Amino acid sequence: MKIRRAEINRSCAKPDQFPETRRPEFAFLGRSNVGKSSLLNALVQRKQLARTSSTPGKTRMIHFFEVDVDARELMLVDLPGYGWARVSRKERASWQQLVEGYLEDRDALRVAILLQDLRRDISEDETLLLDWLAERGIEALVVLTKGDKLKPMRRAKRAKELKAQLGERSVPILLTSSQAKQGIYELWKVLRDRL
Ligand SMILES: Nc1nc2c(ncn2[C@@H]2O[C@H](COP(=O)(O)OP(=O)(O)OP(=O)(O)O)[C@@H](O)[C@H]2O)c(=O)[nH]1
Ligand SMILES: [Mg+2]
Repeated sequence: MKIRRAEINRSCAKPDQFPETRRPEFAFLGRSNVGKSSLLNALVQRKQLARTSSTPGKTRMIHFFEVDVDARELMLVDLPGYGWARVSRKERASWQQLVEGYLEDRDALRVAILLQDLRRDISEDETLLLDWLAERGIEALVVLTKGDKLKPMRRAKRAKELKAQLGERSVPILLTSSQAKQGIYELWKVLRDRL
């Protein structure tokens, strides 16, 4: 996969700011700090195109990145994370309005990529989200992140456990590490098949 171009298109705090585009979109969803921005950077082979941070909840806007890969043009969309502690009801509501405003009404959206830290258990936040997406006919993909944090044996066992936690939901699941650049090419292949 050759990344020919990767650039920010725009950052939006409100749905009426979303760009009009003919590019197909892939959106990154998940708990704050799970590694959404890092995965996006790994995919486009850039260190800090999407800002990463060890302070959870830094990404409060939706960031649209234009990416040209091989002969294809697409958009990668970095959504703000959920689940940070101690936020007001008002902040929660504004996250929901922004993210649901995007997911519910975006014709260009091909796949919602739900990220899950390999070391954590899948919580109700994730299962509710997956069911919400399924109800709306939005295709989902689960990407396990930070694979480098576990030794290979433990890693494979955790991946199985998490798959089991998804229950009957028939969503593809992929193991990655943005730091070790593992699973990145495999993820590109899955995305390319959905263009
Ligand atoms: N070891 C390791 N650390 C990672 C990996 N991916 C992300 N991190 C670290 O996890 C922290 C959070 O990563 P981000 O990519 O900023 O997470 P995010 O999901 O975008 O977070 P928000 O924007 O706050 O929702 C950073 O300190 C990253 O360096 C990985 O594959 N391996
Ligand atoms: Mg982020």
